[in-house]
Amino acid sequence: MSPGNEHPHQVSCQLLLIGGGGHALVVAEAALLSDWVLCGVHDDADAPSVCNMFGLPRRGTISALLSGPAPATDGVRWHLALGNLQIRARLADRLAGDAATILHPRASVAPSARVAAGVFVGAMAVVHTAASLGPHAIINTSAVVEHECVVGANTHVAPGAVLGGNVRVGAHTLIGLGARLAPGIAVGDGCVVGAGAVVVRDVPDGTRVRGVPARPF
Ligand code: JB3
Repeated sequence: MSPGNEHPHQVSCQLLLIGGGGHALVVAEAALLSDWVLCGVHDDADAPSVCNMFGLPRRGTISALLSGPAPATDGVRWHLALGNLQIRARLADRLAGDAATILHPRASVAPSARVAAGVFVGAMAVVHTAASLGPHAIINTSAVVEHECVVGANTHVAPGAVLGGNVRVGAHTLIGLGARLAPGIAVGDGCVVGAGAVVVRDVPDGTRVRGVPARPF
C-alpha cells in the first residue's frame, strides 16, 4: 500500500462493529485473524449473531446511531459491518473519523493499491496493481479488482465478481454476485449490477442492469 494508507495488521486496536448480522460475522472473523480486539457491536437485533458467536457485548443500536445528535465514537475504531448500502451511507456521514480498514489475511492486496479508511477486503479477494478503493468499499469473498480499477466510496463488490483492468465504479453501487465487468467499463454512482451480469457497456448513474450482456431493467 502507498504511504498514508493504513497497515492491515494493527496490533491490539479496539474495534467496534456497526452491524451484527451475516456480514458482521465475516468482518469479525477477518478482524480477529488480523489481530484486532473486538470491543462490541451496535445492532438493532436483541441477540445479534455476531455477539452470540464471538461473545461480544451489544453496546447500542443502529437506529440510535442514525437518530438524534451525531454520536461520539470517543477515539474507538469502528467498521460498518452491515450490507445495506443506504444505511451504510447514512452511518458513514454521521460517524466522523477513526474508521478501521479490515483486510482478511488471505486477501491479496497489491502494495501499490490505494485503500481508504473503512474498507473491507474479504478472504481470497484480489485487489491488483494500482487499484484504488474508496472509503467503506466492500470487496467481498473471492472478488477480483484488476489493475488500475477505481472503486467508489461505499460500493460493494459482491463475492466472486470480477472487475477487469481499468474499470471505474462510482459510489454507493452494488456489483452483484459473480458479475463480470469488461476492461475499461465505467459504472456510475448508485447503480445495481445484477448477479451474474456481464457488463460490456458503460452504465450511467442510478441505473440497474442485469443479464448477459447486461441491459437496464
Ligand atoms: O452475501 C453476502 C456474502 N453477504 C450479505 C451482506 C453483504 O449483506 C449477507 O448475506 C446479507 O445479505 C447482508 O448482511 P447483513 O447486513 O449483516 O444482514 P442483516 O442481518 O440483514 O443486517 C444486519 C443488521 O443491519 C441488522 O441486524 C440491523 O441492525 C441493520 N440494518 C439493516 N437494514 C438496519 C437496516 N438497521 C436499520 N435501523 N434500518 C435498516 O433498514
